[in-house]
Formats: sequence, C-alpha cells, structure tokens
Amino acid sequence: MKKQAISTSTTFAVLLAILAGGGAVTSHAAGEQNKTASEVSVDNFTFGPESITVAANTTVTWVNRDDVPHVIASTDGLFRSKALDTDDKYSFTFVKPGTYPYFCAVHPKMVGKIIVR
Ligand SMILES: [Cu+2]
Repeated sequence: MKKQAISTSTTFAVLLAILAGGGAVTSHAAGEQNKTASEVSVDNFTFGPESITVAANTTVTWVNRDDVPHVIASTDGLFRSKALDTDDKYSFTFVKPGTYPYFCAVHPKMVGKIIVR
C-alpha cells in the first residue's frame, strides 16, 4: 500500500512538471538515433537556455512565456518565426551539424544559439 502511494505521488509530480513546462527539455536517451526534440523557453526577454547543443535531426521548439511578442530569427536567415504571442510555439528541425545563432527580431539584444553535432 505504501509503495503504491509513493508511485502515485511520483506520477503526479512528473505530470505537474510536464504541465508546468518550464525550462529546457533535452532528450538524453542513448537509444534514440532518429528524431529528438528540445525546447527553449523565451522568458523575461531571455532565451533559456541561451545556448543548447543537440544532435542532428533534432527539432527545437521555442515557447514564448512572456507577455510580449517575440520573433525567433536565424542570424543567417535560415529560419524565422511569425510573431509569437504568449504561449505560442515555433519549431525548427536542425538537420546539419553546425552553429546556428539566432536573435529576436523585435528585441535584437535577445540572442541565443543552437549547436548541432
Ligand atoms: Cu523579443
């Protein structure tokens, strides 16, 4: 009975973490070799994390947690989102290894980069 209670509360905590959705979610699964996903939150005029390293074929999703619109724009023009309102998301799949700097087209001082290995 006690074991069951612990298991339930653990499940609940995981569910809460998923619902909260804060921070970066990076797949560490060694067995996955095809598509993986990673998340960057846009909060308080900052990309979090500002720099992430992902495997090739990873889809990165930016989520705007701010009350103001942001635009995710690749420095070299590879990708560019529409204006993201609060809780809007934008995804881009990085196929080739390399370093992909980006910024917010509305607030150019907001910068980040995706490193693809
Ligand atoms: Cu912005």
